[in-house]
Amino acid sequence: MNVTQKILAAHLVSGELKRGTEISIRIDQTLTQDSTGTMAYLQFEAMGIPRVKTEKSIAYIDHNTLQTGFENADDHKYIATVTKKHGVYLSKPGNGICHQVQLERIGKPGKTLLGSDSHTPTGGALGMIAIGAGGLDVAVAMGGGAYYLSCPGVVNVRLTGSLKRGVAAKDVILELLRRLSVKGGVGKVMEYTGPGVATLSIPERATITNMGAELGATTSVFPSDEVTRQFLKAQGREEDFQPLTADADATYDETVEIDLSTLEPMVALPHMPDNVKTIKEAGQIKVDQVCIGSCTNSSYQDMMRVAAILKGKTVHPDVSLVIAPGSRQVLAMLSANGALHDMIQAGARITETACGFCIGMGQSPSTNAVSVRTNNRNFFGRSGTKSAGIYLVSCETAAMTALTGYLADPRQTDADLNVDMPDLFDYCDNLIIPPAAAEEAAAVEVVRGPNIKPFPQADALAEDLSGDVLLKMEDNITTDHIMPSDSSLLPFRSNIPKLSEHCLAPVDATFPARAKAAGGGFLLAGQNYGQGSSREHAALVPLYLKIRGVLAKGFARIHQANLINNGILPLVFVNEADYDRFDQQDTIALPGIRKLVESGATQIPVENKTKGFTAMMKLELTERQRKMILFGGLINMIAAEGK
Ligand code: MIC
Ligand code: SF4
Repeated sequence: MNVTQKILAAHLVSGELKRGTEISIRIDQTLTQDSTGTMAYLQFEAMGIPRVKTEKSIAYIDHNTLQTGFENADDHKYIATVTKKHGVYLSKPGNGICHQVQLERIGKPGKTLLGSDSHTPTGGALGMIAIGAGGLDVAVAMGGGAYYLSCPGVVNVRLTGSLKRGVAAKDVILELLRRLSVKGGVGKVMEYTGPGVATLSIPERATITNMGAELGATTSVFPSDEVTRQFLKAQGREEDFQPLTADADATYDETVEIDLSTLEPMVALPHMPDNVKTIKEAGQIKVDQVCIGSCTNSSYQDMMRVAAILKGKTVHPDVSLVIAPGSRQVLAMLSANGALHDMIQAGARITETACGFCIGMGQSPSTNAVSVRTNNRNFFGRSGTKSAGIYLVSCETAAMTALTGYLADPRQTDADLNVDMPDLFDYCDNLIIPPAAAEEAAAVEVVRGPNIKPFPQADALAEDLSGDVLLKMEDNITTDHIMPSDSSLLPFRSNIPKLSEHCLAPVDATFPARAKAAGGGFLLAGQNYGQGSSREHAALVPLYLKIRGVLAKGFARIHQANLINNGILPLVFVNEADYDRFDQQDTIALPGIRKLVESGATQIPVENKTKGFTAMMKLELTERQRKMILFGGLINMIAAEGK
């Protein structure tokens, strides 16, 4: 067996490890962060389970840390109290970005992790099966329920050679994105093997598994080896180590070969992470802003390389350099060894250890700016400035660029980039607050601020459905299009009515008002609809706007699950050419839809009343999903059936 199969087999609750069939797995650890967490805990409360049943569940506060009004602070207080009551650990704001802290302090080889954040697969660097999901799926897992997924294919990403000086782990994953695209990993686990693996540190592996999310992969995983043992030992938790490698005769569904020695520094150009070129091919690009940090690139090793490049130099006068170390552990170590001083003296603006610029919480660039960043997504508008272009690079490239004012090749630096992993990290868990003991939990009062509104719930599926196509969209629409998030909107993650005023506005600013006026309807989309974030809000808000179904050429995994969990029909064109025959404002009807779903039909006729034709759509649901759609979502199904 390969590593993926070993972990899945050890956690299998139902099904068989046959690609494309439904399986369910037991979840050992869960994580939430604050922007998806408020909803997840509201849903957990609605399930009426007193205490979480996982080995360890933890809530991070790292996204909405720009407290420009009472809303974020109220959400923090709600999360702090609801977790205390129900047996969940709390990582306080200032402790760091969820994926970085999870890697340092919580993750364990061989375990499963489900997180309400699409970059949860970062944990795969430690040899875990770590999966991103919607908040509701995480709430169910906290309650001890299994996590259901389509059994993924396993891709053997065989690494040989070793990275040359100035070439980084980020360039490995950018190369994979260049080759495979943002759809290349759909339905697959990327499993890393080969002699090149041993040359990569845990944070380097984490950069690669983190951005496997941008490939659309279910998750990514490295073996657990001597490098893993050393890392855990340096974090004071060698007892968490367990070796885990693929058997010598393990088989895979596909193989991709990468010779690390042949890679060059790369960049993803606006506005997609797979729009990748080498730095050389990208040519001379004048830069306004450089941001270093995020869950992709903010480890101690990353930051030390940045400090080495910046030491004794000054940031280019036209560039604003922002650095956000990924965790308090990293920041504390940089401050103790003088590297922070080197960054500050070079002119860096040091910001909180949080998601920050990556999710548009501050540091929005100027009009038409070129912003070079080390995070994982450069989707349109995500930085908070629609006219800006975001370029994704490694830490080394970003630091060199900050000095020269142009997109620069880090191999030109005279700095020593050899940063050894420390023998002992400066770890300290005093910002991780344990929950109340079971016998004291009843006395804990959950505090809810006025910004926390109830979440919408779907009705049982109607006998017939009809309505207008309210919006026609292209391929690769992201959740940042569907439910934009920046410093003005993130404070409203627990206020669906307020968020609904901005739904799909980056595609068409008139959409929210039109959807409300029409009293609901349908959406029409191209390939890979809903890629990106795990935010369930991209389904909850359309549900609130009474969107009954989405007709698309294809869906991204987490978003499709979120739609079904909320009773919205994900319909896929049998014949892709039919997409062109539908237009915005066409009236469509799905007569007898309830009976069809009940009968297990996998093809649904959709009548275009305006144009007078019928198109066939695929509705490929598992038995459980079929029930969910009939009940009007997972919460209704749980209420009716208790599971
Ligand atoms: C992101 O990177 O887009 C986020 C913000 O972390 C999201 C979660 C969210 O929308 O709250 C994600 O990746 O799932
Ligand atoms: Fe936070 Fe950005 Fe990572 Fe999402 S991708 S978890 S916003 S740092």
